[in-house]
Amino acid sequence: MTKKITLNIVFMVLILIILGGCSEVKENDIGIEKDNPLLNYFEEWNPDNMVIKCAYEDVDNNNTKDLVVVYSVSKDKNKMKIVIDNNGKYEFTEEVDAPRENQNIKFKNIDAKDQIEIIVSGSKNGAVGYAIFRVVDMKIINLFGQDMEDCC
Ligand SMILES: [Ca+2]
Ligand SMILES: [Ca+2]
Repeated sequence: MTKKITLNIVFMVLILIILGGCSEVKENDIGIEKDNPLLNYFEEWNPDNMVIKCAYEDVDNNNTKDLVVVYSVSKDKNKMKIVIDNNGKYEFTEEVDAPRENQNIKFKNIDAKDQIEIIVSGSKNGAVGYAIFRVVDMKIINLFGQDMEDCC
């Protein structure tokens, strides 16, 4: 009898570990921890928009990390905007179109000067596109794009 209870406890612990593992995978899905304060700020001000993908980096070169957020605005439309951490005061950039599926956000200082650039890629119905953005005066400027209209 005691052995059976012990087995039950082991079984429950195993289930808890597996469930815990699953929720961690979910966090990785959007690319950032769910308790990120910039993500929480976004969700607070955009409660109707489901967050799809995030990436956390200093995009305006002021030594604070900012949060790039891709989110849905309707069933077949996604947008992207950035929560800028202005020394603890959070502000949103303007929004731009974002890919429908397989969103990927990368950072690279393409011109090797000033702030880092944001490379966003994705697809829609198999059509792949990407664009390179830079944040200037709270706007997301499209520096270069390839087939973005096909995947947004
Ligand atoms: Ca910053
Ligand atoms: Ca740059």
